[in-house]
Amino acid sequence: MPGSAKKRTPGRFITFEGGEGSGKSTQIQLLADRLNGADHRTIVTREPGGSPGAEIIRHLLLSGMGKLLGDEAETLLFAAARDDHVQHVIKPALDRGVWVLCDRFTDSTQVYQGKLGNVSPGLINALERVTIGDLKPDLTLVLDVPAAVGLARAIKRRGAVAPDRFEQESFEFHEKLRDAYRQLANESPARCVLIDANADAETVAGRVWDAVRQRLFAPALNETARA
Ligand code: T5A
Repeated sequence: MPGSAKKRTPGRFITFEGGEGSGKSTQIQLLADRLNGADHRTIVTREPGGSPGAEIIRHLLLSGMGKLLGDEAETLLFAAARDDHVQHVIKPALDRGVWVLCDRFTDSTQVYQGKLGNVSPGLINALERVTIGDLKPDLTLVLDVPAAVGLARAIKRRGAVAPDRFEQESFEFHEKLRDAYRQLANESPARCVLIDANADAETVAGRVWDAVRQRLFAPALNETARA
């Protein structure tokens, strides 16, 4: 009946960023559990990957085959995976009012391929425009741990499995990665929150939840109070 339809809660888009072993997968699941418990429909996804096509490209990238093609071609593969993921998973979910929690997104390309790699900002920004258009995360949580802590966690979790293409990079690379993420968070304070992730998982989850509440729930509550 016209006028009686319930207004759909718009989906929110939250991305998690940070170096290897910073705890993104752990924290994204804890946040999803919390949001689901509060009756927000939520999906957890990741990049590279997240859709059937993009998962095939993920395999190429993490095996190191993308690197063999050169820095620019490897960046094109990340973009191709993102395009498929955005079109088939992220946008449809947001359109249905679902909260999308994504483990890595465009900031990973800006940092890994751009600030630390040899790929020009011109190419990276052009690919970003093509793959995501005006789709920007509502909130980006940058998990910050010293490189040595993140790498030790990643090594412990991996056990006897061989390191992937990016875990094989030098310790210096991982330290620069941390600096680049901290800089990124400073440069985009409206979208990004830097989370001190050098603590036990429960403590970090509390910091993540505080950021989500302050950035995504408090403004809506203030609007309601003003109305
Ligand atoms: N990449 C990606 C690019 O170069 N460009 C791009 O555009 C994109 C999208 C993806 C790689 O691709 C690169 C970046 C990456 O190198 P991946 O396998 O998805 O590779 O790896 P990562 O995203 O780096 O994720 P990791 O799995 O290495 O780490 P997470 O998700 O940050 O950490 P998590 O939660 O898995 O935790 C690691 C271990 O630590 C423990 C966990 O139990 C786990 O064993 N742990 C903690 N231990 C102590 N205290 C805590 N607070 C802990 N939290 C987790």
